[in-house]
Amino acid sequence: MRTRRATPRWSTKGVRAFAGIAVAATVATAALPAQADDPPRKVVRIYDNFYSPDEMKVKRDTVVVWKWPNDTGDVHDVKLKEKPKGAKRFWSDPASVGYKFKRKLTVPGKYHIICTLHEEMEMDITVRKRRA
Ligand SMILES: [Cu+2]
Repeated sequence: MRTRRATPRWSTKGVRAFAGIAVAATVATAALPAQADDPPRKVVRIYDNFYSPDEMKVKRDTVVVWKWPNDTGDVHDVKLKEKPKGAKRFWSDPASVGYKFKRKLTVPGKYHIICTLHEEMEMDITVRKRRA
């Protein structure tokens, strides 16, 4: 008797729980258009031995992504050598292939970036005051 009564109760709970998941899924889907507000991205490719582009101007809060080659390449890194006051320092790991490093640049000004393994390998980024 007890077991029989317990069974319908259990399944009712199960249905409610399922409904809850369905509601959560709907909310998550509705939140998707917010992605349009994601910060813009700029990609810098890493080659032997240079960054491409080696100079760029971006709006404030742009995410800069450095991408290493997928096939073959020498070891390179990305180190922030000179920065505007208040900007956080950054220095990537040394890598050769299939690596990615990204930083959101939130402070306007001039960023000078170097590869510590190749003296000639450097780049400049100017971050504008205007927000992206
Ligand atoms: Cu390098």
